[in-house]
Amino acid sequence: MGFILTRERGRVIRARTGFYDVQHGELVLRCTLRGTLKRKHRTETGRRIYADPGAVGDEVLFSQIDDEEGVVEDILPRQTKFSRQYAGRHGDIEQVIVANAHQIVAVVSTAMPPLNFRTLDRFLILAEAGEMDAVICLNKMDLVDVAQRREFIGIETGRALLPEDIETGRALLPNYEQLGYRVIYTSINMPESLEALREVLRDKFSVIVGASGVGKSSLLNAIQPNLGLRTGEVGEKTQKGRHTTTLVELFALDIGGEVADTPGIREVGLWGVDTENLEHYFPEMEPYLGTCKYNDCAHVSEPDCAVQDAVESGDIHPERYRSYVVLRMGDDAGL
Ligand SMILES: Nc1nc2c(ncn2[C@@H]2O[C@H](COP(=O)(O)OP(=O)(O)OP(=O)(O)O)[C@@H](O)[C@H]2O)c(=O)[nH]1
Ligand SMILES: [Mg+2]
Ligand SMILES: [Zn+2]
Repeated sequence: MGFILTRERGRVIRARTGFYDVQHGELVLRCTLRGTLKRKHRTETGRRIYADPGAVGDEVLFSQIDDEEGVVEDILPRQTKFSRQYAGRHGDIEQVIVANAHQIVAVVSTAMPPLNFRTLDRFLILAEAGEMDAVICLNKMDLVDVAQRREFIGIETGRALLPEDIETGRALLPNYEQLGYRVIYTSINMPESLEALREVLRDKFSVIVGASGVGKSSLLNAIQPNLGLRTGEVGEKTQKGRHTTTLVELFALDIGGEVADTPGIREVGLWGVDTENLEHYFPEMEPYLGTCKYNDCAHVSEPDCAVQDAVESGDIHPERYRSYVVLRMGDDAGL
């Protein structure tokens, strides 16, 4: 070994509580945090304020110990963050899943596992709260017939994604495109459909999120086979993924840009979101705000509520409104 790097700038590409793989050019060092830095991320009472002070995507200053190991001296300010609320031992704390990303790609599947708009809407809100753009990816377009409960004719590998497929897929979703979200329609069994995903990922730093089994890792393998990410079958009976990806990991893409693959999170707790003002995260509600009878209307059961009227008249999509009510009232709202 020639010389040892001190207080050089690097990037966290993998994080396992307490350990960080920091990349600097060709070099990747397994690092821990300097003690002073650990203390900085605790309150005066010593309570942790983050599930983990460092996150994948963090820009850090590190010092090298030897060929393999180093120490993180400082974590540089984050431009954006994708965080969720994490149930810690002493109450809820922030878990930063990825720092400094430009956008999230929120993946849902037409079937296996079935579409879940509650989870998707949580991801969209977290993207907004963390100051990232969000793109929605409806995957498993080859199963769109299953989703519609039409007779399943089997997977036709290599088939092109036709405009009528996209129409069918679009009809399965609330009006996200109208709300300004870009929606792409993909299948790992329809190679041409992946061009849209490449276009979304190219030259950006993206985080790919979504429930276990929707095909996050499979999509990344499909656009770049040398990633060789592990993928897992979805349970035939349970219709649930098996939590195959267990670690957030950052990859450079051959087409330009970087992507962080993430494990399917079971509970997407909102962090950094003021639920009292939740309506501001629903762009479709904006035109009606301030026009309800009560100034402090929660738009849930109040009389003369412009938002509820808009749901009734079909101007606000019922699935989106359901997400709003669940998040505003808490998960025990029975919806
Ligand atoms: N029919 C079909 N199956 C797909 C498609 N994409 C992925 N799959 C399958 O879905 C299953 C789950 O894929 P994964 O890539 O492991 O899913 P994941 O989202 O990474 O899941 P976790 O890592 O557990 O969060 C695998 O059996 C894939 O082969 C698709 O477009 N069509
Ligand atoms: Mg995975
Ligand atoms: Zn109202």
